[in-house]
Amino acid sequence: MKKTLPLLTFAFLAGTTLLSSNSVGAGTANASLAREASLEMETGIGGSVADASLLLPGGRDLPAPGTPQVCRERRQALAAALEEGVMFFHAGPDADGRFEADVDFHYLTGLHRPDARLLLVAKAGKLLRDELYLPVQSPQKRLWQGPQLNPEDFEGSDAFGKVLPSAGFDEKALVMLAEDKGIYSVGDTAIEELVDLEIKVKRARTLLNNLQVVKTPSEIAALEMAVDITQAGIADAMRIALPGTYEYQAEAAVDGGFRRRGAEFMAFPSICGSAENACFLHYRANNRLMQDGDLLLMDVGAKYEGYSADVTRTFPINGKFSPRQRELYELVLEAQTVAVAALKPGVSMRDVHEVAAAFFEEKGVREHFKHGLGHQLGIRVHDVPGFRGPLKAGMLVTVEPGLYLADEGIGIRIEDDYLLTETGNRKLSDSIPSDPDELEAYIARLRKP
Ligand SMILES: [Mn+2]
Repeated sequence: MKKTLPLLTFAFLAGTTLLSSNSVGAGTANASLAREASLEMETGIGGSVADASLLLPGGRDLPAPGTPQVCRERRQALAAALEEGVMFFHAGPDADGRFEADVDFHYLTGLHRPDARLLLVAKAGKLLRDELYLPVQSPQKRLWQGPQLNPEDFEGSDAFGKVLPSAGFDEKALVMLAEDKGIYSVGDTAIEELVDLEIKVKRARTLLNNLQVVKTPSEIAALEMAVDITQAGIADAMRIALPGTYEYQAEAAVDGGFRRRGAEFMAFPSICGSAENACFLHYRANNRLMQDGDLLLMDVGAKYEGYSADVTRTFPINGKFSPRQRELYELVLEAQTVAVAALKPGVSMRDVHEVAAAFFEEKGVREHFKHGLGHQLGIRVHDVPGFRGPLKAGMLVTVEPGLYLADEGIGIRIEDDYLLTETGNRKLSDSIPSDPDELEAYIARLRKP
């Protein structure tokens, strides 16, 4: 039986196989099938196969970090941390386009279902109530939108304590439950709902951060997959981003490359800025016609099973750095090298930032480095909001120095993703070289007819 990577992903998210233990509980699929399938996808599209490693989504078992079992354990861990109290989460309202649930709701449920609510009650550190409320989809809505998860889809499942129709969600009971102690929550929709009911809101952010800061092996595996898919998408774009093409054509190659390899969602909208556009840090227009002699900065990230990569490469679209471009590029690369040497458990991202900043200062270009050096990665591109503590083994971070000289039409950023290990760090995004000579040779290989 042949399976393709996207099919496996869709089957999980569509919920049709969500509750069968053999499909989700097992958590992995045969790596060689994925390998075969993705190679098939590639060759169907054509183009040169310069680096086979980039065509693969990993060549290993497909990670499934958010199985129903794991999500239940996360809710239990949250109850254990809270000891006593009520927690409330909301997936968010339905919207145009593909629905993606609130990040924390998804972390706790594994579901992307609009208007779903989660109510948790902890007593003596145990999860006393574990209730998912789902709207019942009307036949009319089903006709236009296609099927969505309904309460009846959970019949016979032990994924949650209870799965109930939203109509059974009793706001008065929620007010009673809150008493004068309030309810723990995060996310705009959930908090708005509590505020409307005049319930005191207590932030669940710190509770969740304590679970989310250090990643489990299967979370790390999912992020590695996201990183590999991201690099493959960048390589796709490097192949076609020639003088005379538009930035959005590079963007299309990146975005299509992600989805073709099984990333249903983007970590964030792709930034493809050429020449002076590379100096706008979150440039989104991607509509300039690129010229011979331009550098193209691509800051992009695929999201795999809820885990976001974030990689930046800057390269000459004609395949060769000019002497000035190379001079600045080498400074950025060296800043990254010295910063990464300091990246280990116990130091903070601030400390690592200062190492790069001091390097740029010494080289007389400090004023052109205009943002923070990096951030944590995970279920958000900038993960565990508010965390500023010392780094720990099992955390994932970016290191992304840059120099931006708009009046010279040059913006350069090099961003890689690292796993903190017991003794230091391991670079995850090492398929596309950063060294300028190696990068030129790599691009030439990609473009060989
Ligand atoms: Mn970043």
